[in-house]
Amino acid sequence: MATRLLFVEPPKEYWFVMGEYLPPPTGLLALAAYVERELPGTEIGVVDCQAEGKGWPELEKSIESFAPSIVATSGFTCNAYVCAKVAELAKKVDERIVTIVGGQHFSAIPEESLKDFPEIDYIVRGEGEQTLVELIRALEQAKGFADVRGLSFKNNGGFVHTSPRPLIEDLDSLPFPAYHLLGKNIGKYHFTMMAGSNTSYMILEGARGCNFRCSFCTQWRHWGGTWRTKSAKRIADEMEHLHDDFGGQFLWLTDDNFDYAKRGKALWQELKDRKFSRDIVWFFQARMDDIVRNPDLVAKMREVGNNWILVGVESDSPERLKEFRKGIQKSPAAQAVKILNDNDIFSQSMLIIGSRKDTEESIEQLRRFTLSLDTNFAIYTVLTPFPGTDIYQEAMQKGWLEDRNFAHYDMSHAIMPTESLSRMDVQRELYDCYKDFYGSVVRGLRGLFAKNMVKRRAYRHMAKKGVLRSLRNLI
Ligand code: B12
Repeated sequence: MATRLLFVEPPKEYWFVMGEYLPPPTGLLALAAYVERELPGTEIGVVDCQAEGKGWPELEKSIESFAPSIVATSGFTCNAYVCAKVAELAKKVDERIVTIVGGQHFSAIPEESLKDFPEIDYIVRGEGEQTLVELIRALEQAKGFADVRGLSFKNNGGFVHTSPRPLIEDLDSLPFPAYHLLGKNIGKYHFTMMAGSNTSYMILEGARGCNFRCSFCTQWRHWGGTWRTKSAKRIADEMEHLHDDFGGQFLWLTDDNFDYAKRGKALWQELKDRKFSRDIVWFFQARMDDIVRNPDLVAKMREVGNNWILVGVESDSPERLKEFRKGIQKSPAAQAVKILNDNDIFSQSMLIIGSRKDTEESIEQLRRFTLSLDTNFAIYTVLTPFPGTDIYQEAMQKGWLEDRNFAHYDMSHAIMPTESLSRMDVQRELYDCYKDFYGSVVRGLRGLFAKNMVKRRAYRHMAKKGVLRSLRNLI
């Protein structure tokens, strides 16, 4: 009998800081496309509970009616319980359903996850496409799984972790993510604060991984410590495909590090030749030093639709940058933000508080530094020990983790105290950071009446005070 594979995007909480949004389940779509191509006999379904407004009872009905042989789902650390609940529900519908999860969180702590969530049968570690296909084949042929690399599972009361899977060399060889499987949901995806509620929001990958080794980030380890990019042609093809075939207007490039130096020029040329202008707008994350080294390319990217950049500023303090292993000694944030502002690219700065050495004074200093940057948008986060990061390992060893509830690992809940601040102090400091930045009447008015539409939208969102209220409720 043909495998019936159901991908489930579970009901999730959204991240209140960024307001109301509905992202397409891109990771699952990437996997679905690969299975569709490699195992064409497979019956594939995608249930997006977020898009369909489904809660757990409705998801149960969807699983019943699709009658899958496999249920696969994915989520970040803060969604770990939600993924486990999907697996539990699948087993409740029919205990023969095989349950598979993957992604950064489960890849980092497979054994602990299999112990904590007995309803999960298989964890696919790292890059998922090939492992999933081989796992399905092994299930169909009822043969063992020891040869399937990148897999973790229970066996005779113990655990098996097969050897790591080598990475796919050529990312251009991957099929386009299977947006076509979203059916009628396709028009629903939006990111209100970033692009307005009527602008269709889609996500695509340009690259996987990162060559840097930041101590707070899960990504470089998850992707084998390397940075691989799709070709400029392939990225442009994918952007056009999302726009022309599915109406995507606001495109989010998932790349952890955009890297102007390595492919900025080629991508600009490709998009320019295709006459990309402002009907497709797109967003990505970039390093400060890369922006500062490539101001001309920053300007060129604006010409072809890049209107928003998230910059990992993290901290003003050289000690902290060293501790975070950012790979820079002194913050070039001011120059980076100025380059973005000068080019009318919405500048979003990410800042981190709550590292062990942080004190009231050092956080106050960071607040002042952020105000001096003239960044359009500041997102303060709390240093979060995600499994898979060096900080998690250190925090585990030294007993710093005061909150083990993974649902709180969303960068807004304080998880650890610092040497001089309690966990609650850190939470209070986070609230003060936002109050300081968004509470300024002058800054607020400038934002609300800004020429740049993205900036107006962001400030309207912040002016509603919902974010501040939610942050205050965490204290
Ligand atoms: C787009 C995005 C978002 C979107 C939503 C995406 C979505 N559909 O839900 C938004 C903006 C809403 C968002 C929000 C958040 N995000 Co986010 N986000 C991303 C981003 C940039 C891209 C995700 C993506 O689509 N990647 C492309 C796909 C193909 O890769 P993938 O998901 O890793 O999947 C591959 C493998 O991991 C594996 N795999 C994954 N799942 C599965 C499942 C199965 C069954 C199998 C077989 C394999 C498999 O196979 C896939 C193909 O190889 C990533 C960073 C990144 N580059 O991945 C961060 C990232 C996932 N986000 C992160 C975080 C922390 C958050 C937030 C908590 C807070 C924040 N500051 O943004 C919130 C939480 C929201 C919530 N409550 O769910 C962290 C997660 C760290 C962690 N361990 O938890 C990441 C890794 C960023 C980072 N550098 O730390 N995010």
